[in-house]
Amino acid sequence: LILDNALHHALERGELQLHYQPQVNLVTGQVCGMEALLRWQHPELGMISPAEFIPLAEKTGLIVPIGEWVLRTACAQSKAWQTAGLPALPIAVNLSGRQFAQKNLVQTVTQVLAQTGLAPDLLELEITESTLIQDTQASIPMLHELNALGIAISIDDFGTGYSSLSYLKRFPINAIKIDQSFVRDIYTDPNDAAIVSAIIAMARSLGMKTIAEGVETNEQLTFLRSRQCDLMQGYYFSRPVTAGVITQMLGESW
Ligand code: G
Ligand code: G
Ligand code: MN
Ligand code: NA
Repeated sequence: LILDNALHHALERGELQLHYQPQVNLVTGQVCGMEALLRWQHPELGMISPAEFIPLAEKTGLIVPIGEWVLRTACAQSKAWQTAGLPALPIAVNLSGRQFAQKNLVQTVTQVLAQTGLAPDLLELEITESTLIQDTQASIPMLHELNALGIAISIDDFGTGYSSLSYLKRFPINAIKIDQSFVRDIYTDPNDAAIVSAIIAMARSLGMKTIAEGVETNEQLTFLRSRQCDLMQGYYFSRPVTAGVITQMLGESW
């Protein structure tokens, strides 16, 4: 309850921040995109993880204004990097279930893109499997609208939900993010290795990109590269960092 009350003020008091985690293409060795990740710096409680406050924000509905702030801030930051002469890279923003259920989501996204001047094809929206299938009657047309605008849709935490695979052929999906629980033991657990290899092969046949999450070691990287995973994200390359730190990393290569 205390956290709930504090979260109410977090936005107006400027306690929310975005960190950015680079996504690396191992064919070119370059940073090819990034994910925006929300952080709450509370004056007394310190840094509170989104894993703690997003569920709360979902319950109270605060996720809607917070989510819009995330979207606007991420798009504005991406545009600012371009204006500063840095390469134009796609930016991924997480959408929660309640945000995705908003009837005016497409309108909100369109507005934010117009206001920030970010090109739609530089925005990616990350949605989990369970969010995606919560109301397919509403979500399929919405996904097609977003797709028609040039916005890419990624499936977050792929493989951890309870959904069937049939949605992959019914929904316009651009990328699959392989959950870090499969990536963690990829080098020692033959089952994880088989699952990850199969996800990458399936995604390729369906014309979707793959992004491995939670890459922490050179062994994981070598495995994923051998399976031709498109992009990698994880502590091996960088933790989520502030916009200032990302600016310096945009020229780095692995
Ligand atoms: O960054 P971290 O690993 O602490 O994130 C924890 C969880 O919070 C992850 O599931 C991540 O997807 C989620 N998360 C981070 N930022 C956002 C955000 O801006 N919006 C939503 N809905 N979820 C987020
Ligand atoms: O659910 P989602 O995939 O959006 O959440 C991403 C979360 O994973 C973020 O909280 C981010 O901080 C975390 N993360 C990113 N890279 C790594 C990693 O290499 N190892 C671990 N353990 N967590 C990571
Ligand atoms: Mn994500
Ligand atoms: Na994920």
